[in-house]
Amino acid sequence: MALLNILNYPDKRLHKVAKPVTEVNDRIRRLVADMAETMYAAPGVGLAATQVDVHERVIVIDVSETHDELLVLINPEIVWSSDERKLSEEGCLSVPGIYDNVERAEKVRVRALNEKGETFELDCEGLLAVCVQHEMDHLMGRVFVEYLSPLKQTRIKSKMKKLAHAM
Ligand code: K1U
Ligand code: ZN
Repeated sequence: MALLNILNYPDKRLHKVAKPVTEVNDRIRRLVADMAETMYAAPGVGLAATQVDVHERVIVIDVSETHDELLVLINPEIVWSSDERKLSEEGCLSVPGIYDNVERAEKVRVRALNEKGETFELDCEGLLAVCVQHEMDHLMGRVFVEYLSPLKQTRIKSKMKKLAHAM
């Protein structure tokens, strides 16, 4: 397994749209293992392949307190969203140190392939629902700060650029 480099906002590669996985093979399983290792090391509760500069529809999530309930979503689709929406605080491994509130569907049902290439559906609420929607946005080239006001986005971009120069 290997630790992967996480792209930092405002890197243009975070805006690429990921392509569907055509076959769940050993290359994809290795990517999943490397992404899981990278997410746990960060530490984070989710990671999309876009964030490690791989533009294929792969997500890993673990919102358990024990960090031992890895969820792998390959070619995820939201098949149902609640009309009820909820404001929750979000963070992002690609925007370190920035946390802000985003409104999303309170509950979603996601359909995806697992590491064996089998289709499954999962009902999500709470942090899991937030995380699934946040990671699926990454696959569409969208970063959570893009839901914030233009003023906040300008401030965040300038903070991230200063941070990159200091490193
Ligand atoms: O996509 C990412 O960058 C991962 C992101 C997922 C996420 C968290 C919270 C709300 C929405 C999406 C993170 O994991 S940020 C780090 C974080 O939330 C965390 C870190 C350590 C322990 C618990 C949470
Ligand atoms: Zn993120």
